[in-house]
Amino acid sequence: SSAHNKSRCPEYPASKTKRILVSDSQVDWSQSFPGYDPVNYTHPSVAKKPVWADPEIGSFSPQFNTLDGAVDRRSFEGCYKVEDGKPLNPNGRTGLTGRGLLGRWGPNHAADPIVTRWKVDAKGEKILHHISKKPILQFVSIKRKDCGEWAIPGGMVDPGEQVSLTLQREFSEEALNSLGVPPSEKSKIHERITQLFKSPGFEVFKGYVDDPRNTDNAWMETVAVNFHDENGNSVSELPLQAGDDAGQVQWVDVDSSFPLYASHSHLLELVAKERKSHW
Ligand code: RP5
Ligand code: MG
Ligand code: MG
Repeated sequence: SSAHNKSRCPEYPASKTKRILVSDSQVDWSQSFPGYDPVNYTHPSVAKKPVWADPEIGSFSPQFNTLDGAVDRRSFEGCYKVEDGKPLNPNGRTGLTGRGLLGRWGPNHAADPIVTRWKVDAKGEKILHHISKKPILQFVSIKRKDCGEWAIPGGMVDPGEQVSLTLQREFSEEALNSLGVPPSEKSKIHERITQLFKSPGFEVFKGYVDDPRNTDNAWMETVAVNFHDENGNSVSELPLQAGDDAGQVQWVDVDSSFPLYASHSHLLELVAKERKSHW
């Protein structure tokens, strides 16, 4: 596991809460950190007990490292430790305890659909990058409303939901505004999108996400899958429209210099490697 950086951002998102400074050498739980006593923080949206969030530990003792009813509390990173009834972040210290903005104690499972096409010129020929001389991939990117950063249009796996459905549903909600269009258009979107997501896709990554919402006791994990439109005639023809937690949506060149939310840049690097495209 690599030292998470965004999980140690000085100020916790959507709050004025400060994390305790954790240096690179203090991240790992095996390293001693005398007097480590971070702030315990739960965002009001989680504390008010919405359906998607767990209650406080004490009155509630979930079954960790297993499928707990419909809630999957298993980690892709293996068995995580539970200390004083609370799960410990498998990537180490974050400088903050509690759940912050995350609903679940332990892993919070998401899915990230990486929809790609080749960048082409007017004649439909692939455009090569002037330095790497490799063809350039483009992916559907959304601008998150919560932080304003560009990201993959991913979202949380609902309890009991198949990841394949989460991928399709989140892409439809955030990049095609399936929740906001009239019912007649909704069925058309559904038809087109089922076509693209019918293929199993290429599973790029499964595991821990370095997300700024992570805490010592709650963290994001994802399954990232690449759906590639090789000939530019399936998803490329869909009209993109931002919806739900996305403020904007557009095709963005896959390039190492483009800053992205959480560890999404790393996920795109894996796609670029697989497709032998510019990075
Ligand atoms: C990231 O947060 C995941 O990679 C995924 O893209 C996203 C899911 O959270 P929401 O978009 O539902 O806030 O860690
Ligand atoms: Mg969403
Ligand atoms: Mg989302």
